[in-house]
Amino acid sequence: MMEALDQQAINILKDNDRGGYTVPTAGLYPYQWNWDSAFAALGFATFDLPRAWQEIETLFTAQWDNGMVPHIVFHQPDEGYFPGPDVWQGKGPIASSGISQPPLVATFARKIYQRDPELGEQKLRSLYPSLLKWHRWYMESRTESGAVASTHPWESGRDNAPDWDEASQAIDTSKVGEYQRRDTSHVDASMRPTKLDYDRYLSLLYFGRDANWDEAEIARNASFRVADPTLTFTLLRGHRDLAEIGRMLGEDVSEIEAWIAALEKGCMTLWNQEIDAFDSVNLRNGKFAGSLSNASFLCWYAGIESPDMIAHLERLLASGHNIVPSYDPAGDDYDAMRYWRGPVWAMMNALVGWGLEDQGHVVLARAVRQQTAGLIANFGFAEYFNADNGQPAGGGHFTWTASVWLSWSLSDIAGG
Ligand code: 9WN
Repeated sequence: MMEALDQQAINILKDNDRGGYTVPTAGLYPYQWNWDSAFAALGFATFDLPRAWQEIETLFTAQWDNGMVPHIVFHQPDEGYFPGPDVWQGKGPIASSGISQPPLVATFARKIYQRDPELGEQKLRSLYPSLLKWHRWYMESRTESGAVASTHPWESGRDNAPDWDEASQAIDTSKVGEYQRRDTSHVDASMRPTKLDYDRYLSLLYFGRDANWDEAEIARNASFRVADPTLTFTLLRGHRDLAEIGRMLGEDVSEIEAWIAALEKGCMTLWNQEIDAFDSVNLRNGKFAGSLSNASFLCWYAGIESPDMIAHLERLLASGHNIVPSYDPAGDDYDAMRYWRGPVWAMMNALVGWGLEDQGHVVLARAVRQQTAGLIANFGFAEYFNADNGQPAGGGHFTWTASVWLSWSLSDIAGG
């Protein structure tokens, strides 16, 4: 049975391959997404290394002159997704959105390199300047008060997380006008962000577009700017791996070492003593969101220890919910089925689990891995899972869930 699941996962990657890049799932997400592609590459690396590298190379063909690597690359027009390229009007060499997404690529590229160092070194030598430029863009344009700022809920990758609720109240939606959503024609509306969420997403998009995606103008005047654990922890971890890559290539990595030191200190600005957890901060008024999310548990992935976060994870494990819920089931805004407000995401579990493994928390790492394997084995390769009962939710036949299955060798542990 487990071999059958391995084969299913491979088939999903092959089915979602559009020739050089992979869509997250057909229909709902018909383009190349940034952090989804990092996972796709990791999945391909288990059976087709050249294709894994190609995924990353294709993503970087969309890199902007300022270093930004967009969150969506619109390779082929597709009416099935809104907002598309005509709405975003990105400024890169090919049609793209105007914001980025959590930078997983340096970390995953290093993992792929380790599978074949000879091929990997050759690939990394040509990718290294682009990776460095992207990370530099994050440090220069987005690092504020120590941590990394998200300019749009889509940029953090956790679209409708409770983290943004307070900060989003400042977004003026009065001029958004009429538009036609496509997502709710693919999946049930109860699993997706609300109409008010979408009005806000569009208002922020229009602001950035009308500012010609000028970072300084967005930093000064956009109504939304939130320092976020997803971006901060993934960038810190990415810097560590980029520095290792640079050393392997014989580069001077002192600039990256300075970034690591800055973010090690800066990520502590996300520590909210009221909830004893890493949290998001509204940079417009300095308020914490008060949200314990699955991104709070990315501290170990970033190489940051925290006994309090261990205690939270142990509490969640003991609570009987599926772990790791995207928002604390004990919190007021918990919704087991609605996207980033409760459900479990296999790809976030992988980041949390890999972080725990790296930091030597083997028992907890095994628990996260085992639960992730169980969810997929029982409920399939869903986009995400109900945190109370495991029911599959969102899109199916999903690239990053298949990639997590393959790259975390979940067939070795499922049912065990
Ligand atoms: C907007 C593709 C993406 C993921 C995000 C997830 C969702 C998009 C959407 O799907 O966001 O970027 O239209 O809902 O929240 O993390 O990268 O899988």
